[in-house]
Amino acid sequence: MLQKLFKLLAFYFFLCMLCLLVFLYSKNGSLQISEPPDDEQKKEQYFDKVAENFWRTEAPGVRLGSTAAEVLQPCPETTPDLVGPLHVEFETNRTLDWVREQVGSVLQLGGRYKPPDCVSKQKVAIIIPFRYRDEHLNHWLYYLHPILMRQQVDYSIYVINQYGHGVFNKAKLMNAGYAEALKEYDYDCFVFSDVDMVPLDDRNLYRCFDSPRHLAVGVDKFNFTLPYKNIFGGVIALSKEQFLKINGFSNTYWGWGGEDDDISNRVRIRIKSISRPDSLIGRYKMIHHDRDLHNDVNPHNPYKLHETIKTFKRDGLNSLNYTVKDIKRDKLFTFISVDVHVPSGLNLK
Ligand SMILES: [Mn+2]
Repeated sequence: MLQKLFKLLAFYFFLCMLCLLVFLYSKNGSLQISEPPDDEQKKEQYFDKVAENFWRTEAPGVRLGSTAAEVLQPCPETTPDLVGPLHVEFETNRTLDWVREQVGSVLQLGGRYKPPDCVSKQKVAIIIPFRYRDEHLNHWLYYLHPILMRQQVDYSIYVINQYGHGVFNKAKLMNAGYAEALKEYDYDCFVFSDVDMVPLDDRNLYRCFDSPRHLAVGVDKFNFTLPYKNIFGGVIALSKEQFLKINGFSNTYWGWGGEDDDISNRVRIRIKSISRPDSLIGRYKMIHHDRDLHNDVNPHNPYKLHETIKTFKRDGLNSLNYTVKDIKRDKLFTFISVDVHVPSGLNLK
């Protein structure tokens, strides 16, 4: 019995010594235990130094010398500033200058924002494929910047413009946007959004989830219902890992149609599941427009969808080629003009 107690005490003593060692180690950064000097002045300096070191190890991230020392905490799971359903209208004429005045003050050049009071879990690049839609972009920026700020997203806006007047290739622009964004910052989440899609509820979070996310569940144009089950377009979010796993978008969908169903196929083949917000929260208002110039329906595209399973491994991020023609940094966005190398003699009939 006594032997047992002794063993326990010995173990306890050993544990205490270990704790003391760890404490001393963390306090000084090394295992040096020195005696305070005898000289009064030196003694004071010694204790000042100890105090300084104490703060350094006990509170990493504290700005030394600042009286209001604060450490930024991770942003809360549910952000406090969301308001829910939003009133959205596109009748007001919104110029870029006006939008800059309205929402630009807290942005950094390039349409860049970080919540000032907490650390976001994800770094999000928002990619908008673009050509000839300046008016839509103004509406989009006016509504989306404040929403993303309220969602406490660490984000930047990338407008990826197709250079020249050749046949449009939206999916290739999105791949290029992904690649260009990653050159600038260590993004871990990518939201691909049409320029004419504005959410009607700020609880629809622009971030990534365990499965690729389809955010545009209900669009006013389709009476707020899914037109078909496997639709995966309008606004989608994929983590870097998810996007790499499916080899990004196809580069070979020229003209209108098909590219969103192709990525839907890729996700179903490689990842199996997608996620969507609640149908009331996932509502969007689309800006009405006529068909764009040089983006006619390509009647060949639907046939390509049967081929996704055979082609996706060699057609995508790993076969992407384009030329950056221009990069402009506005307060509200980064504008990258990209030559997507339109094949000569492309036949859309
Ligand atoms: Mn549209």
